[in-house]
Amino acid sequence: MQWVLASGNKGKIREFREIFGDRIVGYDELIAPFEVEESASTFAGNALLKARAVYERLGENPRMAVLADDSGISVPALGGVPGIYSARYAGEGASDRENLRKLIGELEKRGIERTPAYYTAAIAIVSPVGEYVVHGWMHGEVIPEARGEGGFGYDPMFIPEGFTQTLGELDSSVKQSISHRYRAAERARPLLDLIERSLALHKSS
Ligand code: ITT
Repeated sequence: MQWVLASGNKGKIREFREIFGDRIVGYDELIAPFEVEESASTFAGNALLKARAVYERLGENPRMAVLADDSGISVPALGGVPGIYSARYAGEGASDRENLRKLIGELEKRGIERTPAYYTAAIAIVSPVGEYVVHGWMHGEVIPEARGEGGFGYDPMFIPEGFTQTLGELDSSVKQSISHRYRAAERARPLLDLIERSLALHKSS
């Protein structure tokens, strides 16, 4: 069975491949990439919008499930921003660097040197036997500076709970064992196995 990932974010695609291996196929290897309007008010809603849009474009295929990830970082001291708007915090089409700079600027403006923050990932799965959404979280703190080059997005300013370095400085294997995406993916894994078994049964009946 093919597990198609409905994402254009290179950092996410790399992390999904590290978690699930070569079973992950980027949707843009199968069809021309297109924009999905992320108009829902939750991570789960936006993940489902992305997975459904790609599933429909691909045409129903009994050997395929589409996965999508909607994720972001929330800073309670700033009222929970950027949350679901993490990819467009510095404006529509903003780069990871611009979004990171904007969040650093918001902390600096308020003289915040360190404050709790958490990442959320919702993974939606759309398959011939149903739709599912699972979540994962990673807690820690953000600082008003970028340290290290690892990870992507807000990682250079995020220090996970139990560590002293940012995700930009820590080895990628650390993020891969504690991240919001990894935790959501661990919850998605049994569902994917179940879908695979259901489709195999369906085929043989
Ligand atoms: P797709 O929708 O094509 O998957 P996207 O980048 O638009 O790509 P989202 O709408 O889910 O994805 O936005 C997620 C943003 O949240 C992302 O651009 C990062 O800025 C941030 N983010 C999510 N997970 C992250 C992580 O593990 N490390 C750093 N930043 C992360």
